Formats: sequence, C-alpha cells, structure tokens
Amino acid sequence: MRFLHTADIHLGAVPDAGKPWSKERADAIGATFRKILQDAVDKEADLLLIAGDLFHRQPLKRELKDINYLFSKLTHTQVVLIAGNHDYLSETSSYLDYPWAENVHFLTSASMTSVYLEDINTEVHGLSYHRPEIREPLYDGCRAPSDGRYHILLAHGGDALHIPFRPTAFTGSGFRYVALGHIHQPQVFEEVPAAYPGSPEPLDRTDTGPRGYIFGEILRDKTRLDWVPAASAQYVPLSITTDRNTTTPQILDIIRPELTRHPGDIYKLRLTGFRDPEITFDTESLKNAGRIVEVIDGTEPEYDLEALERDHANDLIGYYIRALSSGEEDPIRKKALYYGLQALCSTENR
Ligand SMILES: [Mn+2]
Repeated sequence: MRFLHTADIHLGAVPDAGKPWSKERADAIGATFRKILQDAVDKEADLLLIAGDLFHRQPLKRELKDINYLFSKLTHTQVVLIAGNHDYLSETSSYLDYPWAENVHFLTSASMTSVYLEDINTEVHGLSYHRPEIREPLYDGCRAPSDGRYHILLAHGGDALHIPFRPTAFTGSGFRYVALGHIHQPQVFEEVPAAYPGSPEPLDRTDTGPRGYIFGEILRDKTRLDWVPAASAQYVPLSITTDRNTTTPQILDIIRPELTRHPGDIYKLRLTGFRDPEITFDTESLKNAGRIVEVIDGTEPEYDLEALERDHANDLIGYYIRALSSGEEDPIRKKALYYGLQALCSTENR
C-alpha cells in the first residue's frame, strides 16, 4: 500500500506581503500542491493523506470546488483529510456538508472517527479542529486495534495550544503510520513510525531549508518512508563576515553571485564581525540588491584600543578600557568592552 502524505499547504497564504516577489510565492503554493497531486498519479499512490491546514483560512466554496475537481481526477488514489487549526470547521465553514467526490473522505468530527478503505485494507483515523485552539491532549491513549487492517492516524498539532502530544509517544500504539501536521519543519520519527512532512512550500522567512512531502509504503512487516523535496524556492540564510576595512560596495560584490545561484530563492542577509567605528553599512542598498527579505547588521565597531587608551588615559574611557581588557581574553568581556565604548564614544561626540 503506497501513500503520499502532505500537510500545512496553507492555500491562500500570501508570503512576504508587500515584497515584489510576494505574488509569485502565493502562486507557488497552489502550483506545488498541483505538482504533488500529479506525483500521486505518477507514483501510483493508493492513498493521499492531508493532515490539516490545507487552507490558510476559512476556504471559499469556489476554492473547495476547484480542489474537489483536482481530487476527482485521481482515479487510483483515495484522499483522506482533516481540518487543522487554520482551516478549522467554524459554524459557517464551507467545508461542512461539502459534496466531495467519491474518492475523498473528510473526517469532519471533533472527536476520533475513522474511514475504512476496503480496496487497500486500510483504516484511517482522525478528528478535525472545530476551533483554532485545542488545549486538551485528544490523541493521548489512541491505539489501533489488531484486526488485520492497516491502521493510520492523522494527527494535527503537537504544541501547548494545539492538542499537545509527543510524536514518539505513538511508538507501540499499533498504527502502521502516524501522519502528522502543524509543524512546518519536516521531521521524521522512524521508530514510531511517524512524520511531519512540513509545508510543501516555505511560507515565511522563518521556514528556511528545503520543503516537500512524505512518500511511504506499508509492507507486511514494516513501513518505509521517503521524504521528497517539492518546493520551488527556499529561504536561504546568507552570512557575511566583515572587518574594519569592509565597505558596502564590497559586500555587494560578494553577495551578487550568491543571489543569482538559484533563481527564485529568497535570502536573509546577516553581517557579522567588525566594522570601522566611524561608519555604518548601507543596509537599504544591500536590501535592494536582489530578493533579500531582511538584512541584519550584527557587526560591531572595531576600536583601536591602544590609541584610545593613550588619548583618554585620564578619563572614563581610558579607565573603562583598562578595567575590561585586563586578565585573560574573554569573548563576552570583549563584547561588553565594545558595547561600553560605543556608548561612551557616542556620548563624547555629542
Ligand atoms: Mn496548524
């Protein structure tokens, strides 16, 4: 029995709102989901599991019609889904009573329920969120009966406000697979077996690294899991180390070839190290050099301690340097020394 497991697609989300590439990112979420459905066809998946948050917010009727049409074209694949904390079943949700295609099974109940798919001898268990927060540990003690069927659990959450549980607690519960959703970072727990596939596209700058879905197979004696990359782009952290001679145009020269390496990727630039105490880097022009969503300048002014101490031998600055540079070299004390000098020297300039 082959299955494809995805979650946290967040259809309708608009990443990096206001940035020039925002629309492209929003479109990529839909395009990658359609690609995953095509993968289900190509890989002859018997089952498509969607572990919550298919939509970023309450779906419109039209959006459900569009998705249902795509699902209905999966002639070899049964689809089982639940609602997560983002697309929870509100009293007016279009999800309620939606007439899904024959191969689509939405577990709408707020308490544990299941659907048995006879063709593949598989029973999928789960519940749907009916509110955006559930603090009760509803999955605790969930066990699969030993009745010769393959049992799978769909479970959304895992933090304090969204059905708290530890994925490893499902070890020995009898489920042949626990298909998790809610955490956007992919994580596989082979020993359970269970996995968070992660969101198939990164949704904001904190979603760094590759994104994709789980393709698995339940065999007689084991469950085999593969994580498959699917995202069209990544958020890439880019760190540049500077010294007191570094200039903004020089940083631009260094980062430009990096920025064009994978078209579509979005960068988070971080400057570390030291700089000339009399300058600051032009972070605005760095930001405009490409698809850079943020620039964090973590550089510190590099003071000429000897010269400063000589010029300020009899005032607070000289005293401060002597007090903090005595004894062994210590990075924390060095930081304190530089921060203090920054404050003292800027006061003096005023
Ligand atoms: Mn969620």
